[in-house]
Amino acid sequence: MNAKALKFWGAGTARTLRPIWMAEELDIEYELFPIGPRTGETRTKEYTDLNPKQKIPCIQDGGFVLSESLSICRYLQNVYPSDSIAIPKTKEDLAREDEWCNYIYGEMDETTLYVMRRHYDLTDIYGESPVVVEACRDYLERHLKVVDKHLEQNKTVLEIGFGLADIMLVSCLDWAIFYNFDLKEATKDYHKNMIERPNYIKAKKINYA
Ligand SMILES: N[C@@H](CCC(=O)N[C@@H](CS)C(=O)NCC(=O)O)C(=O)O
Repeated sequence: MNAKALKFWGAGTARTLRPIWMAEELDIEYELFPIGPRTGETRTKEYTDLNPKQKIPCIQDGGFVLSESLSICRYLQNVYPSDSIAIPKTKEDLAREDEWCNYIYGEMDETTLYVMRRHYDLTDIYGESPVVVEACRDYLERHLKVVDKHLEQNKTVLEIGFGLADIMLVSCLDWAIFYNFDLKEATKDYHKNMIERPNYIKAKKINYA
């Protein structure tokens, strides 16, 4: 399949950074339509026909349409593999990647950072709730400890090297820093190391242009 047929929708959020960063690491060409959330751009008929969830990110590869940041990144690494991304080859490595990605997405992104976003930033839509925001803060602190312990022994999330789980984790750490979480030592070193990657720097420029 021709890589130039790849089209990406969505820019400006931690979720949209993920596929852009993955694509830059894999060195694949894509056309970006940098539509934003709550701008009305996800609600047009044209976009709704493409992604009825009215959410970003979403990609189209020829006739194949896919949403969900994690699924998109996984698809890209499987369809356009490159040596710059460590792709699990064994069942155990695959399961470990799956475990970390589900943990990061489920516990850090969806049930904590995004809930904070709803009841802290997007209060006009979802309502203000200091109790919920505080509970999320405590909850994420607990999981940041788990992550830090792991990073004390590891330079990348998986032993096999830099890959999908790192893209997921760094995007959540960026978000946590934005919400004034203090990262612990090993996590700080890890994050500093990751954000020096040229493709992260490039992806950030594209995502937040
Ligand atoms: N689980 C989805 C979440 C997608 C999502 O909620 N995207 C937000 C922006 S970060 C969005 O499109 N919001 C628009 C809206 O809710 O109207 C993913 O990881 O891709």
